[in-house]
Amino acid sequence: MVYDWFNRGSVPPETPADPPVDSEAKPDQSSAPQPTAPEPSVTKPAEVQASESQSSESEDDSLEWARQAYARLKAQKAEAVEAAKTVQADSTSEQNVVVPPVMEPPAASAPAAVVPPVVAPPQAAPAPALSFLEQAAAQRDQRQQELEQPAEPDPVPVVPSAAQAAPKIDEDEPSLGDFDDAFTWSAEVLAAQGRSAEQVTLEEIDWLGRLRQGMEKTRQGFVTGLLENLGDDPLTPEVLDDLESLLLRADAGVQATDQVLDALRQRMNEQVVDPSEGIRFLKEQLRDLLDEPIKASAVEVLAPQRDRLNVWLLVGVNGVGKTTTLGKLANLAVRSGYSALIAAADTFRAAAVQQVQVWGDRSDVPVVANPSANADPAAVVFDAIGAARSKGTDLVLVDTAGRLQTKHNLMEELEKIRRVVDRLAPDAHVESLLVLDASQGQNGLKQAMAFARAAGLTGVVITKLDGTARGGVALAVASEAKLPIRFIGAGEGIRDLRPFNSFEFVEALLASR
Ligand SMILES: Nc1nc2c(ncn2[C@@H]2O[C@H](COP(=O)(O)OP(=O)(O)OP(=O)(O)O)[C@@H](O)[C@H]2O)c(=O)[nH]1
Ligand SMILES: [Mg+2]
Repeated sequence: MVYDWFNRGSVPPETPADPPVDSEAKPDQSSAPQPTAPEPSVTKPAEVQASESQSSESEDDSLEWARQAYARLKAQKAEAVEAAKTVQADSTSEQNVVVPPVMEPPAASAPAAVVPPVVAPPQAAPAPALSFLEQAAAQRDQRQQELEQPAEPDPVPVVPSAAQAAPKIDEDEPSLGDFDDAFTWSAEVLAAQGRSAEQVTLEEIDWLGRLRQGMEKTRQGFVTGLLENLGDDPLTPEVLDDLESLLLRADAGVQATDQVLDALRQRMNEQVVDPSEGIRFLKEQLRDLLDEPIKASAVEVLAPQRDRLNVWLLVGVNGVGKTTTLGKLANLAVRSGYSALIAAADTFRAAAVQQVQVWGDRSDVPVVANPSANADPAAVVFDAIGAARSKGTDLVLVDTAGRLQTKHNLMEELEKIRRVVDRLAPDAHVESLLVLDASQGQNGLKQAMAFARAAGLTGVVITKLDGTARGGVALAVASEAKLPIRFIGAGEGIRDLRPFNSFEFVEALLASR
């Protein structure tokens, strides 16, 4: 385990985990961050207009803060490189470098193909500060030890996988880039959430950079259309009209747009609103809107529950990114210290099983599949739950079809899968996550609502936020579908999906640089 994304905590053995990010406690610019964290300069343009000297002071502070964070991460990296050299030297002198792949004989009549997980148990996991070379060496060591121990009998049929030679997750480690604008912006967003410079992790910096970059197109409209034109004067009805069309253009939907505009108008009626206060208030409104369904669900960050089986179904129309999301979630779970298993229940598309297998291989997560044509998806889920139970797996991720001969068939199939899960694992925690392609905007949302009935939706994953100007659809999801957004994807890479955090989303949406 490198970093527990579900608890947003770094887990080095010598330091306590970061406190989970609590949206209740999420600071806005009015509630002061911890003393170590400078006032974020995310509202810089307005501050600049309000007070030049004050702003440059705060800019200096946050720059210094970011510098400290960067220096610390750099030192960690240097340490890890040193440690890797030592481990490498040790491992070459003590053992063979090449570890034989785990090859168990294929079960002759097994309908399901299961690749054994190679996720290291938490206590054996390499320290988070280690480089991927070092981690790979440590994992090889562990694998070697496991191989030398007598294998436990495994009731689940197992077939070999092409991906068994070595763990793959370390290929996808984030690396420390330059001390640039992306770094300082990310550091500021973390500071604004109350982090100290010592608590900043590379994982979070990496993700925030990706998120900001991914939101570029949606943000452009706001930055050029609103932030750059705000000027020194208090907010006017004309500015609000501009904001209205910007929100609608970003596909925030009429309901969310009205709600935000009404709140702003009311505030303007009560007092003169200067630009920095206007932006602060706007951000607060957007966050509240996004957080409403999350608060209603009483679950701040969706994470697998430790003491029971968790089954997460990924549903949605074809091509929205279900399988990709599942692959990224499998990786996220493994990185966060959970064991996972994938059920390849999209049996409609011939290549779907293969696609899922590739994702499973990337994170060394076993895949339960039935390669025969027209296999029953519910039967695959049946096998997967059985396998998960016998292995004590934390999380079963179920890939589903996005298209069948008719829409009716698809809904029926989802209902059937859901029934199997409920019957077979009544004690499991089941999540039915609607995957929504942000680039389809409002259309996608309407189409997707049909799934709510069939699959008993509990949350939404928004994908493809990169490359679209319709990132505002997140607001429509919250206000119209009233479903909590659980994860967001902003790219095709394995690290391009993370748990949703309204504070970071809104900062990325309205970042002024
Ligand atoms: N740019 C970008 N592309 C994405 C993202 N998520 C998925 N994709 C791409 O979208 C395409 C479709 O993704 P899939 O995961 O196959 O979609 P699906 O919903 O499983 O599709 P079906 O199984 O055919 O219903 C692929 O080319 C993915 O790489 C994202 O966040 N950003
Ligand atoms: Mg798919």
